[in-house]
Amino acid sequence: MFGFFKKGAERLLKDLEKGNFFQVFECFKELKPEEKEKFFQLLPGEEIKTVFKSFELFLKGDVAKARNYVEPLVHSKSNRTRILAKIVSAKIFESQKLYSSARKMLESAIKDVQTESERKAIEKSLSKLEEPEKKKSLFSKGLEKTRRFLSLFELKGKPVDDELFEEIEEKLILADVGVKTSTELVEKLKEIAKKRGIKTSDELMECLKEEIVETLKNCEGCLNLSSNPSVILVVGVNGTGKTTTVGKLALLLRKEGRKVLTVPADTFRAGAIEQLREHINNLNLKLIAQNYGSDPAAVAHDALLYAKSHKVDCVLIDSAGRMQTNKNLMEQIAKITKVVSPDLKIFVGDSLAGNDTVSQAREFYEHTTFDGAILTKSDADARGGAALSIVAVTKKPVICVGTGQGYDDLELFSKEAFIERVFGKSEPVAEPQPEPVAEPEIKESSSDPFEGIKTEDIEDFAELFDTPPPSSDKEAFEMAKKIRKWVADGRPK
Ligand SMILES: Nc1nc2c(ncn2[C@@H]2O[C@H](COP(=O)(O)OP(=O)(O)OP(=O)(O)O)[C@@H](O)[C@H]2O)c(=O)[nH]1
Ligand SMILES: [Mg+2]
Repeated sequence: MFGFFKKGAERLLKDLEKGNFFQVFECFKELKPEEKEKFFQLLPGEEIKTVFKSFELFLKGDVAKARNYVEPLVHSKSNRTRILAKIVSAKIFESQKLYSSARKMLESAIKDVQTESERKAIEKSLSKLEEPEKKKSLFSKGLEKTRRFLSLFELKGKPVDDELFEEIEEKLILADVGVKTSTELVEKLKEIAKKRGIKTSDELMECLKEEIVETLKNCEGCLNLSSNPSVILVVGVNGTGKTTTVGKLALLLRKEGRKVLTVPADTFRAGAIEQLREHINNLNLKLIAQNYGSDPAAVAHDALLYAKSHKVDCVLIDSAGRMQTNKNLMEQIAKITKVVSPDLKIFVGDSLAGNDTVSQAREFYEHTTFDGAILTKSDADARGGAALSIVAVTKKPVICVGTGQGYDDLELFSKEAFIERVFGKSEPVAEPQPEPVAEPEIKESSSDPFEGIKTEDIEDFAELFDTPPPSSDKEAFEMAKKIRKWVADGRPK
């Protein structure tokens, strides 16, 4: 038995030495725990071990942690570690449907290869990557999902009863509106229906529209910057797109004719300063940085002094997404806030993370009372509903939406566009569009009911409540609904 494990791990190591990277990752997936342990022991050096640790986390569905582990290693001094880290990063990006990032990673890995076979393997993997989708108004694409998931036309002509309310709630949750906001919206709808004596689903959809309009009433989609210099502080958990968004905002403000200064105040994560510097160099704009380990509040303060003496109109401060603990992170943001009194504190949330983004927004709002949110990655598989929840939970507007990785890929949030996409233009509610032809009936079974839920959460939930695997789509959706609620409630035991 032991011999077999040893052989498995050693064979993998040989493949690694030969540069058969993709094969190694494929075989690694199949390793039994004991074999894995052996493999980790045989791996030469801490950095390579960390790459595989990251890959393991990725396989378990903990994408954020996997990214944290692997990201610094993309800049490793060791050629082999760089290639492996880039392959894992590409796999992570691909899993998030961020195809152009995945492509960029693999293209950059090709620059590191040393043998022809390594090059061929990476090129093969590149050719298998899905083509990035055609670029259109990508924010609208995120919203198309909202509409598809809400698919209100399915509710046309239904009687107003408990079943209809349940269906609406389910559709809202599936569109990432978040359990709390969805439940509150439906409760409100019930009240209105009773009060106004509403008998048809069409009338009820009108009420839903009114409620959504009401929720979004403060969303202006503009940056109100009146002081000089205006200070914008960008906050959010790691990987949501803060640094990229600072680059995008800097360009947007530059285009408006403002003199912009950017400040990397993430002095904690290796590579964070260089990352912003690269964006800002690409844009030919100005950045003021200090060393890693410096006090971010002092960095921001010094930059502000510079801005005042150099007639800068706008100072954009990028902050860390992760510290030793969440408490440290919140304290750091509070300190920066105290020192530079930002005119605008913006929470950056990843719309792909759906309900998690809403929980993060809630937590950040409690600790940092931000002024508005930017939702990134709406060009990928986002459903759009998180925007509604964030506004409902924080009463702060969604200001912009990130629609890609380019510097121009930032759109001001338009509530009209949001409402229009969800309900249609002049026919407010349920136009029986020819849509079902292009997108066949959206039955629950046509999408993954557990989409967006971490595998660990599914497993923990099943174990905790002794829940057998679902035997039908309906059961799967019901179980997924319960898990989402359980997660939203803080995973009570
Ligand atoms: N597709 C897409 N990708 C985005 C968008 N915004 C950011 N990204 C990508 O998301 C990844 C993470 O972005 P960062 O800007 O590094 O995120 P961050 O919040 O600064 O991360 P930390 O510094 O680790 O906290 C990068 O690969 C970005 O290119 C967006 O709107 N659409
Ligand atoms: Mg960053």
